[in-house]
Amino acid sequence: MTDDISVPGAPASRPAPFDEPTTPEGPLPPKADQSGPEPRTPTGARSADTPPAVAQQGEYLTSAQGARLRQTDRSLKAGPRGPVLLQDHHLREKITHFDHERIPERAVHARGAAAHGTFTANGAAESVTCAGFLRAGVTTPVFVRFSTVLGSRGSADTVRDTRGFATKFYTEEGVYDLVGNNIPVFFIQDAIKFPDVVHAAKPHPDREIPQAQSAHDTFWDFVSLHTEAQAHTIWNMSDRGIPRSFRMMQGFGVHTFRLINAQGETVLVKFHWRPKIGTHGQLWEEAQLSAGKDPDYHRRDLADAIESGAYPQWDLALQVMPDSPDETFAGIDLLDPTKFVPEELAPLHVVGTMTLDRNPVNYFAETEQVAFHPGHLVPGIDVTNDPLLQGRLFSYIDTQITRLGGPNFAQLPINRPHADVNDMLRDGMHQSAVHGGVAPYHPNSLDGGCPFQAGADVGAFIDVPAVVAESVKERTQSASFEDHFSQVRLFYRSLTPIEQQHISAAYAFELGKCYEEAVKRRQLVALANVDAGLCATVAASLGLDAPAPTLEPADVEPSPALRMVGETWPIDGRTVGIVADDATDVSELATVRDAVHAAGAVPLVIAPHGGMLGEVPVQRTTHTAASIEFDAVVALADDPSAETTRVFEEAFRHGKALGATSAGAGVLDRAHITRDAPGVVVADADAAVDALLRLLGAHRVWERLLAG
Ligand code: HDD
Repeated sequence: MTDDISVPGAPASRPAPFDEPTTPEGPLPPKADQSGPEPRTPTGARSADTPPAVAQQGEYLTSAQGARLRQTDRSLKAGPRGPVLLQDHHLREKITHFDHERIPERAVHARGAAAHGTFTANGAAESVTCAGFLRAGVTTPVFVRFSTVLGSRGSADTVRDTRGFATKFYTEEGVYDLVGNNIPVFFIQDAIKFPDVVHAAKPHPDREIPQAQSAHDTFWDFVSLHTEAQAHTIWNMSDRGIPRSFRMMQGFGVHTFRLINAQGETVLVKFHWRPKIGTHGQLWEEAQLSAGKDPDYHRRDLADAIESGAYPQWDLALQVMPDSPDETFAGIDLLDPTKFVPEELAPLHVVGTMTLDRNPVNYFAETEQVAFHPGHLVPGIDVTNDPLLQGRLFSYIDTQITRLGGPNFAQLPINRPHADVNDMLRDGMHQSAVHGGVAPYHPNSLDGGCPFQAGADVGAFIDVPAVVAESVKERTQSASFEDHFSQVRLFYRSLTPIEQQHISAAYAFELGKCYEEAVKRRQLVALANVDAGLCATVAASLGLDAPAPTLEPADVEPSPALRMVGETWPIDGRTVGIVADDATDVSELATVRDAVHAAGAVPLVIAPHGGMLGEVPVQRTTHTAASIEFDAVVALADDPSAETTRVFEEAFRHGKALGATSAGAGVLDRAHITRDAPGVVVADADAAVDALLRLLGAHRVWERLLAG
């Protein structure tokens, strides 16, 4: 007897169609001219690559059941030309899984990018909240997803839109989600209007255009009729609607929340995220160019910055207001989500800092499957009766059930709390926990009474014994919600002339894209109620008469804190393009790169060809470089290509700092840039780069834009 069982008459096994390597190898390193900037730590040192955590195990390709597969390139057939056999389990498993790879995209905020990081509290919030993660020195892991609202998953990043800013804090007391936007007011006051505003803003239902735009009739039809939307709309028309980067956006919790401290005392607060490197926008032409040249502009920028060690940081700050019975502050109804509280009236108190320092390993598993919910609360943070927030508390869990295929989405790795979970929720689609015990009910004696209920001092959802006024059941709202214009006027009047100019140009563009004259005329009436000058400028551009206001203009006190122009900020992670070629002195090139690195910015070398210039890798070729990628550009070489000339022309028009050495100054001439124009420096390499880095602190050379 032998152990081999041979079947008489069976054919000898066929050789594989081609040989494959049988020794496992790591993934190929990215090519120099395809990769992002070189990885650096915040101090400028090269960072050690940490191997990503991956789910794949072992060296061999297997089926989903772990059976090793000999062949994945040919389906099983009856002979080389024969029909494919239904019994080919590997074929069916592979195709079936592929057929189900996509899940429904988010109804809104479908397009997003995310990163991991930490939040460290400084303890300043301890007097107003008992939330453990806000105690001094406590560091909490976070996952943040930024998004646009209107576009589909594949839409461009730089469209004019609100940006989502959703943060998941994995605290020791359970998950806390702060699901905010980069604009502190919202379109509507009551959640029942959400489907209306979204249907109006999404592409027209007949042709499904335009994608990811508010510049169309249905949007302006709705917001000009439902004028509570005017507050949010003017923020969209400002430079906030076209951020330079996710890293350069403020974030807002929008609603007023109620904090509860250890003594049970309450205050009303607004949450603010303040980017350490300032709040900056693109210019409209720049945003449009970016959408074509690099639709992934913001996604790439976030990932590149983190990879290069320029970790984005935000301070979390609170505006603290007394929890008064009428829930108003300085005449502002705190339950109305279309209103903000000017910082001059309620200053910001910084309570901690967030640092994003790790890119996701897998987009789908993390960024797509993350599920936020404004009802994910921890002890010490509670909601208010804001009718928009109350509706959101229903909507988010409901949407995840469709989007993530069932009620067990909290078990997905990215959504799992870092606190113990013992929830008595059982079964359902995609249940991946193996629950022990026999008594998932309360009260029970069979599982020893477990799990126990937390005492009032450690439980979340502290129900503050707020008085609910005796009232009748009615579909109405508070009269204070009817002021739709005073804060719109306040916002517009607070900005600098160049910011106001951008707003009127944005309205002129958006309304200019509408076909219905009635819609344009109605929106002009709304603008007349905001500011006569704004209305007149937009009307002139549309070729229509400026209408008279229908309301007495409110007397408003400007809030300078709303301006994005006029200060200087750190330049961490700002990009500097360096034009060089084979004739460039490599040591000069290296000096310029190092100076940019040393300032915390990111150098990107542009050359006529990919590969290396001496020891220096080329990141962009003349063919792949685009002005939109650079916050400043310096020419060390006289590259005569039309592409490089265009980079300089556009960068000049967009108010970017420009420099050249005498060897590179021909580039300026070809782009018709005069050497004494504001923000243009011709000097030796050291002095030129030094001047550019200083100019970068102001974000743009505003003087040049105003002159233009
Ligand atoms: Fe919302 C997603 C922010 C009002 C219903 N919302 C969503 C996201 C953000 C916001 C950042 C993306 C989360 C992510 O990255 O996964 N939403 C807001 C803010 C609002 C707001 C700041 C007002 C202050 N939202 C709002 C209302 C409703 C919704 C009034 C419904 C009544 N929002 C949703 C949703 C989404 C969502 C349909 C889509 C995907 C998801 O929830 O998870 O349920």
